[in-house]
Amino acid sequence: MNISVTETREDTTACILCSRNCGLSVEVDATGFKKIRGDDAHPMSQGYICQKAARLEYYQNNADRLNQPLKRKEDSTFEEISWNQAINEIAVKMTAIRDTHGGEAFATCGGGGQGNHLGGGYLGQLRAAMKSYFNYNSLGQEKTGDFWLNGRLFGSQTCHITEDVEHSDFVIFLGCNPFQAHGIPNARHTLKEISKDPARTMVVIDPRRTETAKMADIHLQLKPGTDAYLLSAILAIIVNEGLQAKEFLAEHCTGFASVERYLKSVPVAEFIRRADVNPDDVYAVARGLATASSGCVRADLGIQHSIRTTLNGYFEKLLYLVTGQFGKRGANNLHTTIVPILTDTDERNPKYRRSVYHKMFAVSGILPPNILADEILLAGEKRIRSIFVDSCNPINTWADSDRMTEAFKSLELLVVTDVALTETARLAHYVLPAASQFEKWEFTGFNLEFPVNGFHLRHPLFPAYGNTLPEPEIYTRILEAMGKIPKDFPVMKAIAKKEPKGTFHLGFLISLAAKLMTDKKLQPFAASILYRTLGSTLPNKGAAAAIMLPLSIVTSMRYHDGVKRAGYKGNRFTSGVRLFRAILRERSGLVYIRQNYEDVWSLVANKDQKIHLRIPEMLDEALALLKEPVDHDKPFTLIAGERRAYNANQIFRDPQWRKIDKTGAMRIHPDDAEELGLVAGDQVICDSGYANIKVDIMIDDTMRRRVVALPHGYAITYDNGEEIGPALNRLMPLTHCDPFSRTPSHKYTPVSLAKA
Ligand SMILES: Nc1nc2c(c(=O)[nH]1)N[C@H]1C(S)=C(S)[C@@H](COP(=O)(O)OP(=O)(O)OC[C@H]3O[C@@H](n4cnc5c(=O)[nH]c(N)nc54)[C@H](O)[C@@H]3O)O[C@H]1N2
Ligand SMILES: Nc1nc2c(c(=O)[nH]1)N[C@H]1C(S)=C(S)[C@@H](COP(=O)(O)OP(=O)(O)OC[C@H]3O[C@@H](n4cnc5c(=O)[nH]c(N)nc54)[C@H](O)[C@@H]3O)O[C@H]1N2
Ligand code: SF4
Ligand SMILES: [Mo]
Repeated sequence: MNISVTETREDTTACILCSRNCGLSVEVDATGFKKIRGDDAHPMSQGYICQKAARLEYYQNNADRLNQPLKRKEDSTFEEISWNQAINEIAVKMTAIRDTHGGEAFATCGGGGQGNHLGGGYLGQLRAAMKSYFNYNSLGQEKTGDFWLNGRLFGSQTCHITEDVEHSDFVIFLGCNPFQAHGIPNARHTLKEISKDPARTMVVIDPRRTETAKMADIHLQLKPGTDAYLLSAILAIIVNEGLQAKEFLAEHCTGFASVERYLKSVPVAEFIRRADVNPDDVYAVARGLATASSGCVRADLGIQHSIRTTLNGYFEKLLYLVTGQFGKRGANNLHTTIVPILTDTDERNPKYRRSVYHKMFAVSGILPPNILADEILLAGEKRIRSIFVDSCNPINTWADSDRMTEAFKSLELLVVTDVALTETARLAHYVLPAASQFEKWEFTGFNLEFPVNGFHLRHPLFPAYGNTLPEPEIYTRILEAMGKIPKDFPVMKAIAKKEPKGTFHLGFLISLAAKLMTDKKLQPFAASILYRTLGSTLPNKGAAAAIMLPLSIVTSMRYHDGVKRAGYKGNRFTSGVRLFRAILRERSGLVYIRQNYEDVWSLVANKDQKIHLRIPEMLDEALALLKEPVDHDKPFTLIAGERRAYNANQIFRDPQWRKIDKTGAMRIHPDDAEELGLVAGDQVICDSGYANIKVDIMIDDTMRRRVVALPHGYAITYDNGEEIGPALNRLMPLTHCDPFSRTPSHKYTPVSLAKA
């Protein structure tokens, strides 16, 4: 069929700008998006979207889109090369690096953004081909402290917590601003519902009077970086008043006595003073959470990009565990997964390799970006020499851009797969152009709901742009060129093609299992083998979706009752295959599991199915809080990276996408502005002592005195123009991070300000 350029059609897809991945109902023509609305048929978002989704055309079509593989020349300019040349040269270089220096010489960075996790599984195979264990990604600069705590508390770093905000009577938003950043279902609707219901309480703990805080019943506008004191005080009030959930703790937890010993030693009034908030409000929050029929805590970067991030996370989790606000409607809960984006790599198990220079452990399989430059520059013979970057722009988004640039420039082989020529891609030896997320089969692994959880396999809306390829094809070709997998699997392919529907792919799966058993070296490359075999038989060029067959079967095996309740009939195997077929068929996503709140206990990985509250490392760090605090000596604390109406990580490069806030201005309290002689429209030099940047200001009384805020997601050089907006990640060295998890302390950046 010939589609003329002007002909439009209706279709469905999902937004790719944040972890919610709201369903979209779109009008498109052959060139791009014409209209974007929420998709009422999407089972999770049910028609909800925010203002950012309407601008997705700026992602799909822009001047930085890549359309041909690029190779860097001696003079640092790029030449266009063919896919064959790119794949073959890369394969030869990778093999040489591995054979000379071993697996430690290779690492991957990224592997998926907010909406694209399909390619990451294929990228991971390159680590296996290189014998490498080193996987760095952006979760390692925000969430790994949280994952580590889950490992200790629940028994596996794959256990992940969600919060049933929609059904909760008492919600604490701790260091998060869902009005702008979302992260909870249909955020603005949900916030409005809580806010207008007098029987429900909303608490916000944030140094800024955010859009969310303005809707709250109680706003604890604490001093930045003091969460550990404030949360200790709240927990101490609870135990001092005997409000802990005694039955819940006895029945479901171990180790409470150790926690209680610390909490009994907390000087409540002194800690509240350090956080600089109203004591009456703190007591109200403690009593409110402990006595609410249902309560939950939603936390994000406000505690995870601050100081003491892992300890903050421990106290955050103790809030709902000590009060028994867990494992029921309206509380915090564990959830199931269908796409396993996290693994369990408990650092006490010697089988998981540490980094060479820092001897740093991975959490959930992820190493922290803050150590990467040292692992490249300081690890001598055992250094990282070759990196693959995918769906990530570390030069802009990871800490210390200058040091990262120096490190990346020293690599023997840097390959970047992206849709756009990013700041990181400009340093690469090879740039591989990916089809956009609307030009290929894609999905997200951010399926974080309980007890009903959903999944959405997205189909391509547009033909692939220029000479781009989807990641599964790119990485499978590299594995083939490295000789890791054969170019063809004629037997398996024939079986897949001929198999009648009624056998539920059993013949194919048996042939796959037989192949992997007889040729064990192929096992790490199962994704690409499925892609080339079963994948070649799937309709609409859906080869990349073949991976969902084993994942659906595993899901059904693990949670059979819940999968059956979601409508996939049959035994553990056939219901899994039925789920797979539904995933391929449904264009607006589906519900894959319906559980009951009581099922949460089956998701606890500890053998005794209890929650182990005592974490010695954290209790030691907690005791250190009792000492007199030392603050930084700069006049201002900069919150370096705020979510606003028009930032979305670095997914949009064209500055035109931003309706407002084009330059990413700094919020500053009117009294601070006056003291510095600043008026609206002025610029300031923001100096951390390590580096400085010049930024616009915006006078704003939602700030605390002596606290300023800048948005993240800027410093982009679009279409070879000038860099626009704050280059936040120039400001601090890599050592400015949590000593335990090594996540950066962006939200606690000490600076001085002077009129420019
Ligand atoms: N519009 C938009 N939405 C996004 C994104 C985006 O770029 N733009 N990015 C997505 C991503 S990747 C993520 S991780 C999430 C992050 O989502 P959030 O964490 O909700 O977003 P932030 O605005 O970075 O930080 C939340 C709040 O932390 C507060 N804060 C700062 N310092 C402290 C402190 O010391 N203590 C406490 N308690 N709070 C503090 C800030 O004032 C801010 O309001 O957002 C996602 N959603
Ligand atoms: N100072 C400071 N720094 C921060 C933050 C902060 O608050 N303050 N926030 C941090 C947080 S929480 C996060 S999550 C990170 C996010 O930072 P990154 O992990 O770097 O992710 P994105 O900015 O989303 O960039 C994604 C890249 O993927 C590319 N891309 C889009 N679609 C595709 C595709 O289909 N295939 C491929 N191969 N590439 C694609 C985009 O062009 C872009 O270059 O930033 C972090 N950096
Ligand atoms: S940015 Fe997030 S909340 Fe907004 S439409 Fe996209 S996925 Fe939904
Ligand atoms: Mo993030």
